[in-house]
Parts: sequence; structure tokens; C-alpha cells
Amino acid sequence: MVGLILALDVMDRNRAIWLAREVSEYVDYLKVNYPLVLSAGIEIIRELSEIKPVIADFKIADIPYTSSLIARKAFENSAFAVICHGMAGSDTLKAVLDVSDEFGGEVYVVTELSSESEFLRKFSDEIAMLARDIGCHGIIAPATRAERVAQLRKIVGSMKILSPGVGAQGGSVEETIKAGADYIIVGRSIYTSDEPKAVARDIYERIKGLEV
Ligand code: NUP
Repeated sequence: MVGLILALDVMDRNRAIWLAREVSEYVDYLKVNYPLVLSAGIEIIRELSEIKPVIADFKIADIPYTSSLIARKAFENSAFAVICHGMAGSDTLKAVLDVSDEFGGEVYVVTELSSESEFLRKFSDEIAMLARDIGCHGIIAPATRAERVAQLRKIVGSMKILSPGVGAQGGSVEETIKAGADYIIVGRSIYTSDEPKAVARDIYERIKGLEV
């Protein structure tokens, strides 16, 4: 199963809801991040969840206790999954996983960012191993470096790989899927377009055309 995730980094509630509805037939998940949640309030997760399951990209990276409070807020507001920073370490990941288990939710772990990420890149293989070994559901791997997606795939086996960095950051849909990503995360290429639905359809069709 390969698919598309819309990164909804817009600052306006109504625009976010409109965009989500507009592209819903082509996306599997909606991803929210601080720009939208800090602008529209955490309730936006609940509202968007009525359209598609929502991934809360809070890049949780705190001590276990604080991290578990953040994860709980996301899941209490109907998030399907949260994104955690693997660099925070095993105790933090386990605390977030415990909360997600209570809600039947999922936890995806940032290995290295799609940007320069020169520090995380030194440890991203170890972060992926940790995410795998403690039972997280997926990792975030950079579409801007498809070769890293392929290397991380070897480490995480059948775990989900979600890859941001396609389009605005220069990554390619085809190379990222061929390298082993399950989901492509796309934000600006879709939501800044005059025709978000047409762009989402085009990416969706290209992804589905590569499905094995
Ligand atoms: O490594 C990462 N790179 C990245 O771009 C991890 C992320 N979570 N993201 C997020 O994916 C980023 O915060 C944004 O929400 C989305 C990419 O958006 P765009 O570059 O397609 O607009």
C-alpha cells in the first residue's frame, strides 16, 4: 500500500478544512503541524478527523512525562498518530507509545530531517533501529535523499516509512516511492497551487502507478 499525506501547514481554519475536503479522495491522511494548531487551536485535529485520519506532527522531543502529556492532548483530540523525534531517546519514545496504545493510535519517529540535519544524520540509523526495536509503527525518512530512504528501509523492514520533502524541498515522487517509502508527505506543492485538487490527483496517480 502506497499513498499520499497532505501536510496542512496553512494558518487558517477555514482554508484548512476546505483544502482537506477538496483533496480528500486522493489522500490517505492529513498531517497537522504547529503552524495550523497554534493558529486554529487543537480542536482542528478533531474537525479534520471527520474528513480523514490526522497525524499530529508535533515532533515530540521532551522528557518522557512532558512528551506523554503532549501525545495525550493529540490523541484526546482524535489524532490517529503522533510524530516523535527519535533523538529524544528510548524513554521518551516508550512513554509516547504507552499513550498511543491507550488510544489505539500510532507513533512515527523522525530519523533525520529532510533538511540539512547534519547532526541527526550521524545517528539516524540507530534512531531507526530503536524505533523498530521498541515497536513504533513507522519512521519519517527524507524524500530529499532517496538513497537514505532505501537504506532506512533495510533497517526497519515492514514498518511504515513516511517521506516528506517532495516538491517544494526538491524530492521526487517516483524516486522516493521506488526507494521504499509507503507514503509521500506533500504540503506546499498542493496547498499553494491554484488547483490543489488537480495537483493532488496527479501525485496520487503517479504514486499508484508505481505500486507493486
Ligand atoms: O524531515 C522532515 N521534513 C519535513 O518537511 C519531517 C517533517 N515532519 N517535515 C514536515 O513535512 C514539514 O514540517 C512540513 O509539515 C511537511 C513538508 O511540507 P512541504 O515541504 O511539502 O511544504
